[in-house]
Amino acid sequence: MGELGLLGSTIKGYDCSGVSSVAYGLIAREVERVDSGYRSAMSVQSSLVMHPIDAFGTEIQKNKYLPKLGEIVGAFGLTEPNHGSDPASMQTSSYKQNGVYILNGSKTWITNSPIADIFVVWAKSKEDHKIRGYILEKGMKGLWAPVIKGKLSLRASITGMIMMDNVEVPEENLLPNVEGLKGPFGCLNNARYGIAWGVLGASEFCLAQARDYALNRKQFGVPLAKFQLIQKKFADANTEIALGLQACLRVGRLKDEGKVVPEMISLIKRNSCGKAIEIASSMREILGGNGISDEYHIIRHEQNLATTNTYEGKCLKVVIWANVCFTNNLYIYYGPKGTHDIHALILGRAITGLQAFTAS
Ligand code: TGC
Ligand code: FAD
Repeated sequence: MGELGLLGSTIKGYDCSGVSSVAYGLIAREVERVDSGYRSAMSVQSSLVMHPIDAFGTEIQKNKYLPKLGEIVGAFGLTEPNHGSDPASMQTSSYKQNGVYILNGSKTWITNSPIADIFVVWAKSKEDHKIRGYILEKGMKGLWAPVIKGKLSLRASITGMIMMDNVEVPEENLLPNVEGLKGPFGCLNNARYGIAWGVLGASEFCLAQARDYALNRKQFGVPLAKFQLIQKKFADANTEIALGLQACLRVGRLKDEGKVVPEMISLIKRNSCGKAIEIASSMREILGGNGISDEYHIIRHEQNLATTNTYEGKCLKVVIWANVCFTNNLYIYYGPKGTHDIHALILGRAITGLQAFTAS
């Protein structure tokens, strides 16, 4: 991917490709057509490691890391064992001592961490309680990244933890140009945008595979594709993919024009992921027993899409968009659970003005 210029592809300069956001979306769509795990690796490297260095780093950090990140691997540490949906409560801490930052804590469910050369880690300052980003390097004393085993989804992507025990991080490894949650959330905007496109690529694969199967498999003396109920499944899938891609394209163009707001990205991320998992499931049914065989790959995509629905969980305060776009269909939503529900709560907060995250 590095050799092809797919990593950090929207960044201008520093040996990066400098393509448009729409092009980045199209790349994500094609890569995820193969496997969501591949797109995950690309998203994390591009949006969650290279982007924060480009957006919040010093010129020295940019020159040092960005060109190399076409070859070395990065990871992004926000989620913790006790704080996933609620990163504001993170426990990972930092304090300054003798000109270095001392980091303590643990991050979990971190894409690429066991193979990462560098780690963008978000930690809360013990001095002013503000969240800041730090670049950690493999080999730093007190830093290790064990693998999480037993994943039955996104198996092509390695996932692990980041453990920090009094890790000494040089002052020059602080990302100086951002503080607060808008730092990590700003990165998530870009990753979520890529996911919104990517999962539709996986859906397109499932549709193409099921269509091919239905044209060749005969039951009751005719191809499955001749049955009206099968055709309805294709029509529904094709419709959702086409509409979803149009929404991604529109948001991508707005992003390129500098007119995007995070709420738009949240909206397409939530929509694409929810629809993609439904499409994969209905396409798998067309293959009958073969649907669960790895030979036909749809079950692999379906399992992967469960994760894409879970990670990057957030949507935002969709104030105007919610009123315009979602008022009618929010109440009939019956899609998958997981952090998709967090998105629904954020939409609900925007529509009603009442937050339902906490009991109080
Ligand atoms: P809230 O009060 O809403 O916001 C706190 C501060 O952040 C600012 N902000 C944003 N800034 C830029 N872009 C955005 N999208 C932003 N969203 C919020 C906001 O303006 C505010 O700034 P300031 O200056 O006023 O302090 O924060 P909250 O704590 O109330 O939010 C609640 C909730 C649930 C919505 C949020 O915590 C949330 O999003 N939870 C989900 C966490 C999540 O998505 N984690 C993802 C981890 S990374 C990952 O999964 C990578 S997988 C990658 C792969 O393999 O592909
Ligand atoms: P929890 O926050 O414990 O949530 C569990 C369930 O409760 C969810 O269904 C959630 O929707 C629901 N819930 C939570 N709060 C509420 C509420 N207020 N009201 C109603 N329901 C609620 N993180 C990173 O930082 N970096 C990465 O690279 C990364 N990669 C990942 C890769 C994989 C394969 C996976 C699975 C996860 C990855 N994550 C990463 C973590 C991911 O972002 C979190 O799993 C996600 O944010 C949810 O957090 P959690 O797992 O702790 O679930």
